[in-house]
Amino acid sequence: MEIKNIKGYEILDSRGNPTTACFVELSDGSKAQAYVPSGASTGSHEAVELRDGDKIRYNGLGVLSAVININTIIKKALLSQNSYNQKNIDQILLDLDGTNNKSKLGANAMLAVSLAVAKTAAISQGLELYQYIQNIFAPNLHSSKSFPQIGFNVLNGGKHADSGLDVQEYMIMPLKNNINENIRIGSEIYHTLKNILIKNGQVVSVGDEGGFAPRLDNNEAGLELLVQAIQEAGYTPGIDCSLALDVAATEFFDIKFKEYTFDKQTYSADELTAIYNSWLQKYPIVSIEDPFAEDDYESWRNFHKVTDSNLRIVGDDLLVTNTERIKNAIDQKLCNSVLIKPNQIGTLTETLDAINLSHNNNLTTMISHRSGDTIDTFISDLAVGVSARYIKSGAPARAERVSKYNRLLEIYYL
Ligand code: 2PG
Ligand code: MG
Repeated sequence: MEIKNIKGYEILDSRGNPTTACFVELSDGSKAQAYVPSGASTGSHEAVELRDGDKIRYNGLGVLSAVININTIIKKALLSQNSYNQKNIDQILLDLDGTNNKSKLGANAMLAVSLAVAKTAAISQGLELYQYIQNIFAPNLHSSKSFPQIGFNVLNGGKHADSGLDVQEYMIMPLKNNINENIRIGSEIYHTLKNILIKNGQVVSVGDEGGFAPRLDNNEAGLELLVQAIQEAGYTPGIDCSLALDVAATEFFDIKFKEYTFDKQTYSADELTAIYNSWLQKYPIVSIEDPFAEDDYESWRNFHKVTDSNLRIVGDDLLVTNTERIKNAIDQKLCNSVLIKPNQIGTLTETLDAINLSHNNNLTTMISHRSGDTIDTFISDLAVGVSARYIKSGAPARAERVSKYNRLLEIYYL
């Protein structure tokens, strides 16, 4: 079905910063739009998010240059193209850009178009988006719906809050088989945690991803709190609900001295590993994302080598949804799980390629939101469409976070 119209525009993300949106219309009248999220703890190898830098508008954060790219060069190339051929659409975008990091058009321009085309094509074919993605991802597999395990980020640290915690995300991961049960458990523990914080005289204001941002004595205190919240909510830690972390260690790595500043002290990678190992003994942690900095390969490899293979060691800044970096991680045995963020790479096809490569090499995938997000729910359909093992979309609170969880429920009951 031919693309009849494309319109890019600027909207706000959950932090109140501008981001790109794109509306697509097909010649049969099908219409849809996509909104692109934006990170704060971005990996330096991510595709380029084009920002105007014009201090007079939005403090330099405007995305009008990306929007103009959509409305001129991209629109011109894509009008009359077949929206059902996602690969071809994305290839045209890649050819137009011509750089290896999307710095000409901007990944935020390209992804808005790529996702909006997919959504519109799904509507045109009378399919739910997750079904449409299933068809592109594994055309010969008529798979049933398979739902991801959810990591709810209930304590925010690092660049997402002023809690002072170095660990960026403390997640609870309910372990039931039903998505609706897991969402209920996530919400109950979140509210129990809030009551514990109130009793302790802590603030209950939240960080960028909807998790609480209390000032705790040290990073380990966050883990103790979560175990307490799981128990007080009536669940058994490790049986009903596990823990997952995103340490986002690139943020506190000193590249010159090869040191990590954690709990106000400096540690070598070996010393940091010892801290992780002591936590793994004491707490039901099933997943650790970015335990080391994005280019500190040696530390990743050593940790992976000696760690129980049941622990998910998740590469985010390390891999940036980039097949080249994932291939390297496979060759060098750096980790066993891949965080997937479509805006790190810039097109749907490349995102699906990254997932495919990971699954074919027995790496699990966790589909992820960004800390600056919108009510767009593409990642929920993506997670079901590719049968990803995990998803994370922040706390079970705030519209831009719960929209993803509610979309999973919608798919479940459809
Ligand atoms: C992360 C993400 C999402 P940001 O590091 O995994 O939680 O944060 O979007 O700020 O990169
Ligand atoms: Mg991360």
